[in-house]
Amino acid sequence: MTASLFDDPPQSVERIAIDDGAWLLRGWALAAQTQWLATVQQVLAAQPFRRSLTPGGRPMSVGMSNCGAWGWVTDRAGYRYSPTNPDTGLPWPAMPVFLRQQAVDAALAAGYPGYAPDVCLINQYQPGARMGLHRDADEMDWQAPIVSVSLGLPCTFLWGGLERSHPVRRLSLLHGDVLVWGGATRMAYHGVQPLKDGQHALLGAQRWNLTFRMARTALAGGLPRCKSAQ
Ligand code: MD6
Ligand code: FE
Repeated sequence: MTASLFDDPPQSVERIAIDDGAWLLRGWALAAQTQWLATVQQVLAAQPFRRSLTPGGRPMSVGMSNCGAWGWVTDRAGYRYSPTNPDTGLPWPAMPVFLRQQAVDAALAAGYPGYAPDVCLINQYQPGARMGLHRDADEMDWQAPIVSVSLGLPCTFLWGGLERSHPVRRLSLLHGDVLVWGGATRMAYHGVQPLKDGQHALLGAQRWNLTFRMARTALAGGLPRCKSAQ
């Protein structure tokens, strides 16, 4: 059967080049937002947000959950990927097929075929929560992109360069936006300004950010470019 007249029209999503290899897919997750929220709620029922310590011993302002074979954790022992929740010793919930497929599709839309995320970190920002300027360097394949999905309250995302001292731009990330960065700017510095107070119609006074990564999986066809190889 051919597509019915009553199917939703194909979405046209604005694709904004942020930097070399970095794309903002404006509103990309809106078409399936109900499924996004329901699926994230399912993961959170199995693995609620945890409030972790930085390696320096200070509590993070951001609550964190994970799904997938690996999860990103921080405590006094440092930042790392762990196959289990350090509080319970139990594996993280599996990455729902819907989330994985959406991440694969978003990566492809940004020009990255073959995406195979093994981590989905889910961050909860409440008003005042922030994330300082950093780069994501704990993954084994520094070519594989990060796919970052914003839900709920808007935030001001900080987009810097390859050196901490480089100028930083401010991007507004809205509910449903997807930011994909890889290739030449995979190691760009980035962060999140303190979340402004507000009420989102679906999520209330919070922002959720999902970041998909290939932490312990390399892109097919490319030599892994990792810390130990440099
Ligand atoms: C965000 N998160 O929450 C962006 N990076 O909008 C990150 O950039 C991030 O939460 C590395 C490790 C954990 C994170
Ligand atoms: Fe990051």
